[in-house]
Amino acid sequence: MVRAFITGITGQDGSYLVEHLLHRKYEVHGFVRPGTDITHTHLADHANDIGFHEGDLTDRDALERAVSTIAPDEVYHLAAQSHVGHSFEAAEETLALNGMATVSLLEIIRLACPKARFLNAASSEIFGRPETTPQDETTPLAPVNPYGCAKALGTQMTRLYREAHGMFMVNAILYNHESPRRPERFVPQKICRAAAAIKLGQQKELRLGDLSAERDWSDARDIVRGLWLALQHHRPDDFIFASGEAHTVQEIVEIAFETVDIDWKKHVKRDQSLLRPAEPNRLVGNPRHARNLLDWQPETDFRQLIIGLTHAALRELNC
Ligand code: G4F
Repeated sequence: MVRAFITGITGQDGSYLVEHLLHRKYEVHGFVRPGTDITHTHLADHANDIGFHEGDLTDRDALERAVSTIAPDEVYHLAAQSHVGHSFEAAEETLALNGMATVSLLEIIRLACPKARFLNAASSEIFGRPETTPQDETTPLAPVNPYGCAKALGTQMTRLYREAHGMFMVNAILYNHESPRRPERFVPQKICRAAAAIKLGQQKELRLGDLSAERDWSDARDIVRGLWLALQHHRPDDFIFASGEAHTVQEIVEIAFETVDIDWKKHVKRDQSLLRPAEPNRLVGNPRHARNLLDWQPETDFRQLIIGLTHAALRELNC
């Protein structure tokens, strides 16, 4: 039985990964904040099938205890302060969680179980203002926010442990990926839930920041399948997981409101306070490497994703 250890197990990606691994008969362990009530997470249905290990991500001793006890074959490091906008207000916390905790985990694995395969959930935000679009695994790092700086540290250190220590260390460089399990602080879920709530008469308007901001959006379930494939490859490497297409925030608005048959212009308001101090440029990923080496292909396109999120929100709000 393959033993997996997941940080960030209660989040969107962690919970889909649990389902993927349990289906493949893995023994699954997860790192959770002290006092987490699993019945209030996406893992509620699988609580008895998972080994939970409590600790804060910045608590090196707790991480070390978990890794030494489990002796994992595969480690998926997904935990992070995941909100880019918030990182401007919380730079130190973001660097500790998204940067230094990754370094601690790499070092713990080197000392406790150097044969384990390790996947770091890196982010397109490491590219910040890239000179080339689409980006690939060789694009230079140029982050423009504390979140991207912290992720850049984790990404480079993962490469360093692979190259300097010859360990099986992989960066999965993830572009935006969404699902009904995503919190509303991320813009696709915010928009799709608002469109559904307006349709049901539960909300009147939707306030948004930069409607022209562009991102490369995928379905989280496609991305999670890629994470697993990346650790099954015979050689450790870095892989971009992305759709390869740029879309604007406004396109999400148009599709979501069209799905509920409402004119978005009557309900959407621009809010200056939701603009960010700095936006990255044209973050679009080239998934060719993952396609060629891992045979990875997304199954859901952008339009299907937004329609699916809107229908899921309608179902949930209608209950
Ligand atoms: O949905 P977002 O908050 O996602 P963001 O900042 O791109 O970050 C997500 O993707 C990254 C990978 O590319 C991850 F590393 C990260 O952890 C996270 O998962 O914002 C998307 C875009 C931004 O340009 C933002 O300025 O939407 C713009 N936006 C416009 N109005 C808004 C809003 N974003 C939010 N959250 N709320 C708004 O009202």
